[in-house]
Amino acid sequence: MTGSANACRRMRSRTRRTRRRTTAERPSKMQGRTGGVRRRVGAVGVLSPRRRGSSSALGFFAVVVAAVASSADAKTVRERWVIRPQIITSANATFSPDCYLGDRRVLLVNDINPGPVLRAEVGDVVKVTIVNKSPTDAVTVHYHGLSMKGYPYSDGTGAVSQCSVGPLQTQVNEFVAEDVGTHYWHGHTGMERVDGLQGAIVITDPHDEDEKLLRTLYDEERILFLQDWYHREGSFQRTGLDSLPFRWIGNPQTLLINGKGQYLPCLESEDNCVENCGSAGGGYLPEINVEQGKTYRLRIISGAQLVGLNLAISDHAMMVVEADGTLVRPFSVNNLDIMPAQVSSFLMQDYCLASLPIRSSRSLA
Ligand SMILES: [Cu+2]
Repeated sequence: MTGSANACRRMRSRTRRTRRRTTAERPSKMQGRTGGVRRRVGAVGVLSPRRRGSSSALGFFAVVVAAVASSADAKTVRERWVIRPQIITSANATFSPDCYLGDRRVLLVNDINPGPVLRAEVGDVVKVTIVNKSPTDAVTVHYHGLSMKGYPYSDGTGAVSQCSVGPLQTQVNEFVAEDVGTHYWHGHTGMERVDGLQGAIVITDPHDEDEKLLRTLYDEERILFLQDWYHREGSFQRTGLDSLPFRWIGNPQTLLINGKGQYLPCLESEDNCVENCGSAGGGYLPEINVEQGKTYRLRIISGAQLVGLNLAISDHAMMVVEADGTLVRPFSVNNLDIMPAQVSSFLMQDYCLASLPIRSSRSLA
């Protein structure tokens, strides 16, 4: 870790998530609605106050070329998220994340928990088509951590800035990616994210100097998506949490990493559990494949509903480089507190995750 630590010291602290943009640079709602990335970037070059003083034809030409070059990088990221309720039962074990087969309704995107990772580069137009297959539930998706300036109608705040996606309806969330870093999308209607409606967002910027410097410090990246998992649905939890007096619903039954965990009673008895829950290769232990000698950036997202988590990897320090979507001056810790909806990144080197216990993978029950 020494070489990496020295290199990390060279990193500048970035105190702002993105540089402050001029009024002319900010996309208007109309530009967003018409998908006018090229026009938006072009307008930056022509209208920016910094450019107005450029009177030479060559200067103007350079601005236009730069604008066109930037727009050439931008692309449209299209996602199709089919949201469908499923029931975990002994006859339908596929959707149990922790071996337990008690009846429990889940609400999943494309039948996976957590849902798909949304990846984009700064400047990309993101179009997420939300297909709601639930015959009873309205849904919304909130893009947590994204500023969404100019795109309130895609921010997932149902009945505030947009309509929810009604039962059996389809809606397209459209926005331009602006905020570099690790972020988090989640259902924003009722307690739907507790039922699996959530996932990671990763926005990169190949032209960002800090990101480029950080990128020299690691070889690959992995995502650790953390969840507290309850054997009762979000609607049940809400009944308790909304009650007067407040009714605590108790601790989660299992903690999940990347949608997997082991409910401890299932390791001792197979009653109401998947067979061979504890077997190697049984599919219920989260596995993160790494190569020894490589340095990894681990992007941590807490999709926990109610509990603060503490993440540690035995006998290994973690070099924190990002907190809540903002790069920070690197610092080393032995464990990391992470609260619901917080995100972070740290670098790991010279380790083998597969053979080391990650403490938050233990079941609480
Ligand atoms: Cu949020």
